[in-house]
Amino acid sequence: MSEKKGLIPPNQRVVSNKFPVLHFGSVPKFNPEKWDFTVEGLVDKPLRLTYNEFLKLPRTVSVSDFHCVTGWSVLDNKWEGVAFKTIFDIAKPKPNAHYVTVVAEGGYTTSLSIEDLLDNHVLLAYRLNDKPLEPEHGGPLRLVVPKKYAYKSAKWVRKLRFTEKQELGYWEQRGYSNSADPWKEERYA
Ligand SMILES: Nc1nc2c(c(=O)[nH]1)N[C@H]1C(S)=C(S)[C@@H](COP(=O)(O)O)O[C@H]1N2
Ligand SMILES: [Mo]
Repeated sequence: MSEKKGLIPPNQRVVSNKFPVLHFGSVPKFNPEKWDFTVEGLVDKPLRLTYNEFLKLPRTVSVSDFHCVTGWSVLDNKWEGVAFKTIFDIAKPKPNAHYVTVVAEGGYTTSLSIEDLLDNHVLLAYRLNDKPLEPEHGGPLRLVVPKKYAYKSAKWVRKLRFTEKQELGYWEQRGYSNSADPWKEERYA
């Protein structure tokens, strides 16, 4: 029985043996020479960083739980990477920027309000539990948004686009909740 019983969202079950892998499409090949991370849209300072440049950004560590909308949760994951706030401070969003579309390799997208992304535990992670993030879990870089169902935690992130109006993401266009709060069990739109 989990020590966190009562502290996990309604109708989620904890998996403790292995972190499940879930995505559509195939795991993209990572080429550190060609990989880049870009920030575009409504920002004063658009960014393009190489993999090595990304690794030089200030690092943060955050332990959080992970809840998939299909009902499994993985508790106490130690993520390391760059806080969204760090990117936000570098890119300097314009006053009319309210949302961010997260664009991943292979066409997966999701989007969140800037307010949700500025939460303390939101980061672009490149390490999980003291090891480099494995490709199947989103390596080299994934978003982690613990307070939302995991379809908001895009794997293989390459781009953030700051927008005024929200652009619905891949699952959000297909009937899944855009607010995606596991505590309120917002699974479907
Ligand atoms: N690029 C991409 N990111 C994705 C997905 C996907 O299909 N493609 N699936 C999401 C869903 S529904 C879940 S539950 C988590 C699963 O992450 P994991 O495979 O590391 O457990 O990734 C999310 N991020
Ligand atoms: Mo999921």
